[in-house]
Amino acid sequence: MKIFYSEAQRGHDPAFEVFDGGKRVPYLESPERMDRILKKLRAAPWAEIDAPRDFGLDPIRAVHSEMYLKFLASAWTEWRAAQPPDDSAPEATALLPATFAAKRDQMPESILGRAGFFLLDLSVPIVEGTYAASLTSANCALSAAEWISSSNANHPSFAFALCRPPGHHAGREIAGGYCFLNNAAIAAQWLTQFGRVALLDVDYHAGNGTQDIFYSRADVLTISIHANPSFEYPYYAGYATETGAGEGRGFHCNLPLPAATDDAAYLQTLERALENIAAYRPTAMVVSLGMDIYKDDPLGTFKITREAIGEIGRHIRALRLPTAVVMEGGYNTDALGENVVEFLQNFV
Ligand code: OKP
Ligand code: ZN
Repeated sequence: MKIFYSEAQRGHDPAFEVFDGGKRVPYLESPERMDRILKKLRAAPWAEIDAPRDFGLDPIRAVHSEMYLKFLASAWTEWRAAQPPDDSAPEATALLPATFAAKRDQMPESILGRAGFFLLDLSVPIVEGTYAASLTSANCALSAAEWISSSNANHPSFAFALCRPPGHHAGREIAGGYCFLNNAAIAAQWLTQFGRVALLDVDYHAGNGTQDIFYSRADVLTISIHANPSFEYPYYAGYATETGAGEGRGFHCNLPLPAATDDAAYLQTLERALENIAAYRPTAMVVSLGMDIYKDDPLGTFKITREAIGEIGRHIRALRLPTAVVMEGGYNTDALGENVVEFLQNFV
């Protein structure tokens, strides 16, 4: 199986994030996550690991606003110019605002004001390498999309984009939940040139960014299975009542689940999602793969075993669709590599 990743993704490596209660903790979405996955993939005889190719900005502009991309491109240099580095606390130099835009109709000039406009929460500190790493991560997803695009339902092909930063919380012009560019959405958008696309999000958290991007569209069916946002991040989207708008009505589906969801309940819900996708008859599929559904994930509450992760992969594979699997979350670094392999080996 073709796998895309680049060392350049390592450049996004903030020293901290801010947890609930204002607790400053080491950044959970770390380069080590990628290392752990790579280590297990390199030991797999079927894994063909390659660098992504550079698709330029156009396929990214098809998903994110120009204003937002300009902000991401210059945020770090603007912040450094506005705020001389504090040598007593060097880690404090990451750009992370303390004020967020509840109302988004005024664009301030100040870099902190714009950061509050374009960032949703305290998990997206911007450092020097953030933009370049995010672009490379998006290129991994695009490379996986390109790889599967020459195949069809008779002989579907598969590819894995080892993305980090992840993407499914990034909306058209907002970063959040460790995500800056919506890699899976960028891949799905690119694939629409060949026909309808289904995007299935199995990360523990609701794919609110993906929901935002495709909400009014019928040419990309988006389905997300996740912890009910009534008790879990991202709190303000991912509810079952949100089913799309305008032309997109009926083409978004949220399947929220309670805390402590087990294998049987999860797999039952997955069947519903897969029936929905099969009925849509897409030409290709993108999977947002979050391994934070795993029973021992520090951010998740689900009880999904490694065996069930394999089962999830088998069921998705059974759709016989060209599929680009895009990495999202998963924070139990000890288990992450094996869980990803358990899922992916069904596609070999
Ligand atoms: C990103 B992905 C801890 C706060 C954590 C951010 C969660 C981002 C998840 N209580 N907030 O979907 O795996
Ligand atoms: Zn997640």
